[in-house]
Amino acid sequence: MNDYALITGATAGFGEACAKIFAKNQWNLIITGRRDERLQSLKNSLSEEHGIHVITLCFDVRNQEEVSVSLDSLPPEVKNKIGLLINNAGLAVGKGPIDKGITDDWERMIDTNVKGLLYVSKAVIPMLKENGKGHIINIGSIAGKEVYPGGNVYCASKHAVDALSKAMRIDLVEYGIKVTNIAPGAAETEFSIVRFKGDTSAADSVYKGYDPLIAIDIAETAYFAATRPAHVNLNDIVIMPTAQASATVLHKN
Ligand code: NDP
Ligand code: 8X3
Repeated sequence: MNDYALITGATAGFGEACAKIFAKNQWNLIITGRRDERLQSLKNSLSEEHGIHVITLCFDVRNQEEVSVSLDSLPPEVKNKIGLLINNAGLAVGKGPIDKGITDDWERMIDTNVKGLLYVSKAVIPMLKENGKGHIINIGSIAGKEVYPGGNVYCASKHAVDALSKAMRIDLVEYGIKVTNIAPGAAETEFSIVRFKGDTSAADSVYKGYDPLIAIDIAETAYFAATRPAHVNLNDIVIMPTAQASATVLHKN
């Protein structure tokens, strides 16, 4: 049986694109998210098109009980074939000066991007250790390398992901578990619609005047990282649109 890739946040954007590329290459999948209808429809299309086994787990990464019960419910023959965890579920909510920040937005970002990633990792790492190998790909951000105006708490949460990627690499090296941090710049997904709370014109304006990254760019990068030879690990990958030079410098027409 082929290995399973466990992908969080597979109902949209990078996670969905990762599911498609790994499925195309005959990996079995465990796909997660909160929107079960989207998970079921992705499962049906990928298993039909590629003949792979797809398991859906519907949970909110912020709820540790849900995370651990869901992941523990996997059958032993699946647990011991998990070769890859992509910690992708995440979001930004709001953008503005720190003193105008909304506490609930801050909590959603910290609880999802930092604590959610930790809860999923805590549940999956014992399975990888048991298997004596494995790979964790954390989706960080350029916001985890630099800060930008109005990005404060989102940037802090992604700096935490950056730090956790480094820390996991140290803590897991003796078990042969690879850890890769992928730090994308501007990519057009549902990200900005979520950030601007459904304001599609604010979201669209983020991507006007240049060619942003698209989800498949990140999925191809994750797939490349996941398919290096056993002795090679890509530690940290920063990927931006050609029109972007840093978190704050975008060349727009
Ligand atoms: P999307 O909004 O398109 O997708 C986000 C995914 O995360 C969805 O599948 C969503 O699923 C899932 N998710 C969000 N909150 C939760 C939660 N509480 N529990 C479970 N799943 C959750 O955004 P992207 O694909 O762009 O974002 C993916 C990752 O990439 C995020 O970590 C983001 O911070 C990061 N990133 C994005 C960049 C961009 O410019 N787009 C650039 C750099 C990094 P559901 O709603 O069904 O739960
Ligand atoms: C998403 C990219 O620049 O909006 O992480 O922070 S950015």
